[in-house]
Amino acid sequence: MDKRELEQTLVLIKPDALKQSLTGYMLSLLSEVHTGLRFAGAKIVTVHKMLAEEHYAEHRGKPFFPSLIDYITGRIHYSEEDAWKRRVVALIYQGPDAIKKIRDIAGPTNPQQARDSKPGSVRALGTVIPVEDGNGAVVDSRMDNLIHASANPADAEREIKLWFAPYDIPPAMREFETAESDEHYYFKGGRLFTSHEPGSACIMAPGDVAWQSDLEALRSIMAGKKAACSLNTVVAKYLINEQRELISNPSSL
Ligand code: 3AN
Repeated sequence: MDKRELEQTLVLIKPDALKQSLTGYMLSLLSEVHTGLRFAGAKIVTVHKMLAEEHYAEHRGKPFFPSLIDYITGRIHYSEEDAWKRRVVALIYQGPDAIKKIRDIAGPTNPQQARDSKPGSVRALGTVIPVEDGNGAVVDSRMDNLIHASANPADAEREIKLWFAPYDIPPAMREFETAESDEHYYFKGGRLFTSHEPGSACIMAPGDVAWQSDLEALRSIMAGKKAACSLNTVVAKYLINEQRELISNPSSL
């Protein structure tokens, strides 16, 4: 089969889309009859700060970064009272030219540009919000653009592995290499352990199937060697919808 037949991409239906009840509309636009793409994975996620910061790692340090994290974690669109509604829908679509097809339906990053150059795209329905500093001066803008879609194959692989473990995806639809863990791995307070620590989360047990690249990273980290990705990149997906307070500062969840 042509490799592009199996091409996968990550889509996030963001909190502003959920709040405006655009989910059904977006799923229709992306449906197999319109795009020729199929679901390979789907989950409802309350986005914790670690996952948000890993997802948007390339924007770390930019003026709009804190606001971007508040946006994707749902803090902008749902108050503390409605904190339980803070979610995104995370989807993997698979099929020929999946990345390009969904980027085309999503439209340009900036909703104002989307309205000008791609009316009818999803992001043409989004909003650009001024970002103020502590003194009320406008220092940047935040783009509430309803949908995330991977930009290229390398981003798609990184993002799918960040949000989904292999067991979230039917075996015949897994595009990236997997391997079996031969160790227990536990996470607590930003650190990795191979034996149980009180209050830690068991990330992986012997026999569990994981992304091979994640296992390589965990083994390097335990051996004190440089890993291809950070511990947080591996661990974030295993803390999705975890209720216990496992990150050192629980208020950051
Ligand atoms: P895309 O989502 O189209 O791939 P990225 O990856 O460059 O665009 O940006 C990720 C998110 O960061 C965007 N969806 C947008 O919300 C925000 N963003 C990117 N660039 C800017 C910017 N210059 N000003 C404000 N927000 C931005």
